[in-house]
Amino acid sequence: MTLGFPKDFTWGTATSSYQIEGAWQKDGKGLSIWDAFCRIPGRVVNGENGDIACDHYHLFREDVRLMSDMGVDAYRFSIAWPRILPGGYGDVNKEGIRFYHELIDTLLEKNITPWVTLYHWDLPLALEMQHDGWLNPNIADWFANYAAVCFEHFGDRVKHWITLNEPWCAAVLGYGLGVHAPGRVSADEPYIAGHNLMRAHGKAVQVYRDKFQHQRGQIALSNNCDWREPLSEHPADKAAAQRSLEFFLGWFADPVYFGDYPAVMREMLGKRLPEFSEEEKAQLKGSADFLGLNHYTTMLVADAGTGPVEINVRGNGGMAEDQAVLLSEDPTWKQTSMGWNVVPWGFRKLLKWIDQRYDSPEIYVMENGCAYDNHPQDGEVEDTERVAFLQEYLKAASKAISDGVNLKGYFLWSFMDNFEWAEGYAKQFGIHYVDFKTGQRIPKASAHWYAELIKSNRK
Ligand code: PNW
Repeated sequence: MTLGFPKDFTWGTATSSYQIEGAWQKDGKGLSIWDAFCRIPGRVVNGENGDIACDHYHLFREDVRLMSDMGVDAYRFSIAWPRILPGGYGDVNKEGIRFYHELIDTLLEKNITPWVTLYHWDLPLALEMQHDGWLNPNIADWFANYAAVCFEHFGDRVKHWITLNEPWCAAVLGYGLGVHAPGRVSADEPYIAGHNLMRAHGKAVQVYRDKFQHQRGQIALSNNCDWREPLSEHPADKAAAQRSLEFFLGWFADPVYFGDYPAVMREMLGKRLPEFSEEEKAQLKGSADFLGLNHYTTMLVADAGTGPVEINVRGNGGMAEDQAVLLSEDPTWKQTSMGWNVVPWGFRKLLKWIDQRYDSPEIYVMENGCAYDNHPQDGEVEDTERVAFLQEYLKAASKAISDGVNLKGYFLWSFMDNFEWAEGYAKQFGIHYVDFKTGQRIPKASAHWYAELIKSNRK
């Protein structure tokens, strides 16, 4: 059962503010782009929203107790920018500061280390309405200013910072496909938003290192990346898979490790891809103390020019076209209720790919998990498929460590059922069941399994 992880491995679980907190208008919080997006008819399944969500804002003490029951070392949560700065910049909301003070202190009392994400997609609505959000180059300064407020108030106790969660999703889903807030549909804006996200990351890290060095913490960002397996042995398909990975992770990790975007992106996008100034390149290069990875699934890749026409293409909009790739999946693969393929060996291959490309960085998996629909029966939630998924993915991670990958920790997504963005409450990733009417939490079988795993790995 130990799956062979090192004794000093960090075991954690993760959530994000908009998905769990609720209290959308409480104690001086400003609105976020998600508060607004959810109110556009048709954007979220069943017209749902995060107004109340898990009511974690009021129930956080119970949530921390449940985490403590599992014996996790660490908890990754995000701070809602509009709770701290309701207008995006300007006046600090003391009540927002107080809430995160209490959460952090409650965690530390239980010996749980807080890992804090500064931006998990809930941009202050004011910045969107007045300044076009991530399309405005000035947002890098507003973000760095917000980050400084957080370092100043919480940095005495928070030693692990994640600037951005999944800039790929913020850019592609928010500005390309329009399925996430702010809901824009464009071919070019994802690259502009992505560019400003990276500039914002660079500035925030600079502020941390210049002004808060005495806090002696670590800072990084967390990128999502699927594995891309070549559809065939054909060199064109192999090149397509490599290209697809560079467009996925390389887009946001190459600037951090090499100071610029992957050459293949420049080649294929030309002027559609903005350029970093020399100063920005210098600021970005080396701007992560570890590599944060969110990983969920695997797709097959064929070259768009030579790939077979009969494959059942499941693309990701304009971005796949920009890469000249065709994405598909093996029909024998199992899928989660999100329709995401369960391919544990893809996780191992991706970890090795990262290890090689970025010269063996310390890697923390900041999210991994799966959606399945399970309900309580006689007070128990038997999420057998989730346990199987976690077991297989963690086995793959353990094999990657044997391969020499410098994997240091794993955060299970998610601590509890929550608001799954455009999917609303219909898709659930939690290892704790949440009754959204009463707020009751019930540990699922997977929570018990995870607790056992953590315990046996400590022996
Ligand atoms: C991540 N994709 O979202 C987020 O960080 C979480 O907030 C979310 O709940 C979790 O994964 C599960 O979805 C993603 O389309 C959303 O590739 C979409 C994609 C990937 C990650």
